[in-house]
Amino acid sequence: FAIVWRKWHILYSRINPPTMKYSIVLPLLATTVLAAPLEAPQDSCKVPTSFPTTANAKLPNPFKFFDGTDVKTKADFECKNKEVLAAIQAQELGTFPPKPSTFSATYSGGTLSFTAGEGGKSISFSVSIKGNSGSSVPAIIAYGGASIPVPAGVATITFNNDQLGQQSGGSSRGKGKFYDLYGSGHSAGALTAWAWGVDRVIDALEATTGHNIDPKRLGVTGCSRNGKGAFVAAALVKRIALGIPQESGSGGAACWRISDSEKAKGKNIQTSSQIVGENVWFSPAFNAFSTKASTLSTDHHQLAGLVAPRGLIVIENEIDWLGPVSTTACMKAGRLIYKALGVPDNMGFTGSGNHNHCSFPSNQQSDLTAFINKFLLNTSGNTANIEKGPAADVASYIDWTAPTLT
Ligand code: MCU
Repeated sequence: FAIVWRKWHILYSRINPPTMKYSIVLPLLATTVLAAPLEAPQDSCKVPTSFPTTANAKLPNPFKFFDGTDVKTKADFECKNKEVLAAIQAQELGTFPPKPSTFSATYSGGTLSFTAGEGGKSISFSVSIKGNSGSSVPAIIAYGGASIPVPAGVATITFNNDQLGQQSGGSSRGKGKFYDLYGSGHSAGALTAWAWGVDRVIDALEATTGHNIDPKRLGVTGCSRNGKGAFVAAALVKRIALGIPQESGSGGAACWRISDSEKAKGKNIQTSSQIVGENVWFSPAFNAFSTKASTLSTDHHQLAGLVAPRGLIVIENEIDWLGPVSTTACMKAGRLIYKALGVPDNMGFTGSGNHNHCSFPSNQQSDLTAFINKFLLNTSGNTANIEKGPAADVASYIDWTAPTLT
């Protein structure tokens, strides 16, 4: 701009008398300055609005854009994540709305509340906070209360996700505070509605004082159906430092395609065709894919990829319905994404053996502790190479190799 300005100035001085100069140049300059931000690319990623639906029984390549070009750099991968985010919202999750136009929050005596308004409607929602004495305390947002042990020094934010989006079968569609605000016909499934609530809880933490919580050191957890929710929240809400989905199974740590392959082998495993009839976790848009998951543009290894490079510890259990081979192979593929980004130890998965659903066995404790230490308590935690689950050959589900992203 400086060069253009100088050249123009010299040229203009030659052809015009000095008195006329500024009356013409200044409006021109003002137009240029005002127009510049509009002309400059707001975002260098090209995010498509339609997505490939060619059947592919293998897990989609996380290192190729939908137009076939390679993802070679970390910056490319950020763009890839934007197209994954667009596709997964369009096909599975529904639209994840941004911060609403009006928002206010309060904190008092262990209760954090917010009021959010859009289009003349508004809702209020509260969470309770415990274990937050001290200063700059990390916290875990726990869907329906934590079913993992939360260590001393980490606060628990109890998040009543069902209030935002109900989840008691098909009749819950469009019910809950999220839908009171955005309308019962909103495309978001319950998992997305809850993630929106997590995003607002963080807005509320940022907007208030007295709670002692450090909003930059937040984890999110939930078990089973709420584990699916915790995984999706970690993927959609970039301010989450550590995702801790527990026994999320299908719709969370499992890949739809691998679950279908396991089902075909005779396993009693939850698949997309079953899940859409059971509950309203996903967008109605997912119904169209439920019996042909192989046509989805993405799969759930890329849900882990959306969390990357942030912390992610996936806790599973060898219960057939959760799909232990599917979750293990899917999360192995997810770890390939972390490896490609040069941060393999920011993700792990643990879950060998079978135990009561959502009870937390002692053999997973050291893995959980390592991740909480590293990502929430800022102390040392050895999170290297945590891949615990049944035998599952990820190579048979992928036809790509992971590059080293520069
Ligand atoms: C693992 O999460 C779910 C599962 O997807 C459902 O099919 C089953 O009905 O409930 C599980 C659950 O949330 O258990 C508490």
